[in-house]
Amino acid sequence: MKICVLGLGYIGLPTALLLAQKYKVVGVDVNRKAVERINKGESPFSEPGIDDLFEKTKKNIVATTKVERADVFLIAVPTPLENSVKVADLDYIKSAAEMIFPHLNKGNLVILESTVPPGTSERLIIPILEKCGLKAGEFYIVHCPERAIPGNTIYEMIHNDRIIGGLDNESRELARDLYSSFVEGNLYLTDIRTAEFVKLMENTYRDASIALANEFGQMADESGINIWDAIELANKHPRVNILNPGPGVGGHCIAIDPWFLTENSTKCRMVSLARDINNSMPNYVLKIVREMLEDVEDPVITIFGVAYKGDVDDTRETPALKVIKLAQNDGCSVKIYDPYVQDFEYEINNLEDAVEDSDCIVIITDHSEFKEIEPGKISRLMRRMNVVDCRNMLDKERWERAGFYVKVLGDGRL
Ligand code: SAJ
Repeated sequence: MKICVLGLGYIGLPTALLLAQKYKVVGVDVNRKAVERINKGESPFSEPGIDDLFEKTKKNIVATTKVERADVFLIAVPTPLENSVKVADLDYIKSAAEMIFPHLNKGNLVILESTVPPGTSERLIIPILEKCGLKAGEFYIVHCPERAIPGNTIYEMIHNDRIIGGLDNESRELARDLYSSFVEGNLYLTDIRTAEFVKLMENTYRDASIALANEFGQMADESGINIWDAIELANKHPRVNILNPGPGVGGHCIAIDPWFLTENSTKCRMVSLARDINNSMPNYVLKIVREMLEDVEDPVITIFGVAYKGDVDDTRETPALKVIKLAQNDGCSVKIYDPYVQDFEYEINNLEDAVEDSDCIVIITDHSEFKEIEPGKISRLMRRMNVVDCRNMLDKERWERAGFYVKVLGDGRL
């Protein structure tokens, strides 16, 4: 059996490699450079375990820029948000379907893994695929949304349960057989539209939970309560699990997917409120910084971390960008240190340059490496010794012993 995977990004590439353990895989991507790197056995991004998978499967996978005949077509392309109108931009999905239909034959299976608004498979994808001259049912189609978390993608792709939403039983059964080749979690079968909705509910649930934590964090600052101690105590309740406040929600999924739920609905108050709260967190971070540096002339701040979360190199939708722009508009000079990220809108400095003559370090991303920094070594380079820790990740006493003033977001000390 031959599988054609369209989209070789954070989800498509690991999925293609996992499938290549058993099947012949052709990976297709419009990015020529990515295709060249993949054919050399290199991943265009870092992810634990991906190099070993390449090594194991290189005989079974080839990357190219053109779709070709196959038994299974798997779509894992991005679905960005049209930000000004908060509506899904489905152009990549449409063009993937357009690329598939000339090669589609009776009995082939099409799998959509990309996240889409409910109804997209039936209203948009199937009509494009049917341009091949066959009716859906003569070819098979499922939506099997990915569920793996960046930073632990491969482990989660193997171990997480999956939802397979199929047009009919044959579609579901074919997809189940395919995913069984590498998924050790359970495979739950349903219809396409439910699968589309379930995926969006999952990420929206997380977004709303983080929004609640963020609101609690700001309330705690107002009330002189340490939110981190308070959450720990509240979570001792058997049915309470409050998440962590932070500088906002980034990444290509949680910051975007909730809007896919709202675009066809009038019942979207909680969903959009959660988005608003999380989007306002960079403003809250800047408020803290501003109060801290009130009397400082020509303030310089150092952003620690522009990746959207710890220990990854992905900066998509990072809250750091808004913090940086707000700080610049406020008259601050901004320097950046991120040991994971190479490409970003702004220059990334090495640690020493980033903290030199700085008035305040602002920790946006919880990279483990920040915990290893020796505060005594960088304090000498800084103009003022302030830290805003938006992730509650530093050993505060150690930094205070080195002479730093440490404000943790939500620690009740404003
Ligand atoms: N964050 C907080 N507080 C928390 C947890 C997270 O502020 O307590 C922030 C993170 O720093 C980050 C953002 O939220 O900026 C999102 O990070 P994340 O680790 O919660 O999730 P993602 O976006 O990396 O991956 C999510 C996952 N979905 C769920 O957990 C429901 C993953 O399983 C999905 O596969 C992925 O979205 C996706 O591709 O849809």
